[in-house]
Amino acid sequence: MIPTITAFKASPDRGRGMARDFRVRWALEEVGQAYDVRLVTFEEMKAAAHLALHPFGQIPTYEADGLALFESGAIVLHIAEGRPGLLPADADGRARAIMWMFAALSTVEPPIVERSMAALLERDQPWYAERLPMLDARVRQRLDELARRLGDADWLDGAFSAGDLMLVTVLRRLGSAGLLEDYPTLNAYIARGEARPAYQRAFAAQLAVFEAASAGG
Ligand code: GTB
Repeated sequence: MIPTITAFKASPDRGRGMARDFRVRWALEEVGQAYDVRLVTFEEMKAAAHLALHPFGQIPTYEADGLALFESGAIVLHIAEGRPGLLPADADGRARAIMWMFAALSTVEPPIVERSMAALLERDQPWYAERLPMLDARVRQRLDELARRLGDADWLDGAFSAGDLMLVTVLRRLGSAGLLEDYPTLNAYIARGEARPAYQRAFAAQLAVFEAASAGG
């Protein structure tokens, strides 16, 4: 059965692949799994039918063969576990790739999201200018640590894995914040991820949604 995922009908990121359905699309493309997308409005996300799938009324969700999942990390892990391509065959390598997925989501993503939410919601507040250096410092700490660990390697732990997929999508959230400029190896790491054919296909698919919505008014 072809899985169905949910994504924004009108993504606020204007087709930049920043919303969390993108990592799911990318994972599906990496393993060569065809998928359908159900586009939802903000109103539909908060309606009973979607809340039955996702208790927090968010995207993405994943449905296939009677299984319904929410949380992008759990969805990517499920996709990676069921098909070759995103997790190493050996048990230890597999455990380390999953460790990097968790690291991306629970150690790297929070300070990045906190900074982007402040930039979005608090920019006009009197405390914003004072708070921003602290938010930047928290992100930079993680970038320093990641750059140190990655060194000159192409990927986090040998071949490209679901850990890299997750970390690249998390780092991309820094977007135009300017913080990545001081980290050439991390920039190159993100660029390697973005150059993957599966990434390109996933990006084009989500961009097409934005373009269709824009064309429709
Ligand atoms: N922990 C969950 C997961 O990983 O799946 C978080 C899911 C989540 O935050 N979903 C967001 C959502 O549904 C979309 S991705 N929000 C609607 C709501 O909560 O009501 C977050 C997101 C949105 C927009 C941009 N952007 O415009 O750049 C980037 C990221």
